[in-house]
Amino acid sequence: MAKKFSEILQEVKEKLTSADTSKILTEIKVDFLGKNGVVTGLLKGMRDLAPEERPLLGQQVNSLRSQIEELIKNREEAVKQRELQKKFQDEAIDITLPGKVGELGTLHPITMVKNDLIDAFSGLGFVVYEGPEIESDVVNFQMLNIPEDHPARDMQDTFYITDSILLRTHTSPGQVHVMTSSKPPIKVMCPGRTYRSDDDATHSPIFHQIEGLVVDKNLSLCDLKGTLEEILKHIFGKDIKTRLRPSYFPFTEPSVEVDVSCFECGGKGCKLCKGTGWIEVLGAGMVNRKVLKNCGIDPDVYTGYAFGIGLERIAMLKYHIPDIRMFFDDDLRFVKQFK
Ligand code: FA5
Repeated sequence: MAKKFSEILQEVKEKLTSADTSKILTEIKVDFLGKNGVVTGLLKGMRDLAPEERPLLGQQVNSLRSQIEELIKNREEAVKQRELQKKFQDEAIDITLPGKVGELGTLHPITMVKNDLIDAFSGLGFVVYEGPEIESDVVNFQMLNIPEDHPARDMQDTFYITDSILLRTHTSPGQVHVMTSSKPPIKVMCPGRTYRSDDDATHSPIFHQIEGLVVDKNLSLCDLKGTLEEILKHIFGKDIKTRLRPSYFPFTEPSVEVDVSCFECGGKGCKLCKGTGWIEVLGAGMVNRKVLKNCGIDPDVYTGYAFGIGLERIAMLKYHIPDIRMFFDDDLRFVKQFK
């Protein structure tokens, strides 16, 4: 019997030497230690022995089982290591291979103009206030000295949610929000989306403005002109000139339109400036006393100036874009040109 045991052990060792996968190891385990395996077979054979011989054989078979288990366990360790190594090799990443380059997007030209203006205004001490796009009639019109049935409303027809709630027609309601919630000195810019019932090559139902508002003691049109000159030179180049023309907005008094000398022809007259040498770029003025009063600011103590810039207009001039609808068409060929 002892001879048979050593033969079994030898057979296990030989099989283990060539076993190089977990699958083969499992097969060996089943063949020798399984329910119908060699070792179990030896135990079953005890039935044929005399009772006094059985304990000894039992001990020997158990010892054989332990030795086989030990041999398989040791081999398992080595096989596992080898399989792990192989897995690492197979799944190795070649970090010297060139990576896949994702296509980088680009900022929308309106966002570029907006960011540029915010940078420029920040440099002059303006802080950003962003108001809601859905406004009440009171804030969008009435507080800004545009009562119901005022003719100025015709120029700013918009989309009504109810009779008294609407999509803001300009960023000027930002003035009301800031003046009713803070005390002078005030120096803010209000960038944002605005809405009107317009639709042609230079007017869109959705467009963008940046409002500027400064309220302090002893401000004059000179302060307004100086500030705007600085910003407009930043946008159109330091050689441009600016001029103020009388205009009308219910919320400013006096009101002005601001023109820049044509940056295309240097003021001589060309197609862009329609031969006039000047291009109109924004509306502005001194904050109307009534608006200051409506917002709880004493007009005998404080004065203010305000202006509203149309971002599409600036971008169209700067990048020679003939139709405002191009900004909203989402045509990648158009947007990619501004990379
Ligand atoms: C206003 O909206 C005034 N709130 C501006 C202002 C602010 C004046 C503070 C005084 C003090 P206006 O309606 O002119 O003004 O619009 C200002 C600019 O917005 C225009 O010069 C134009 O560039 C742009 N704009 C107006 N309507 C549209 C539109 N439908 N599509 C694209 N741009 C527009």
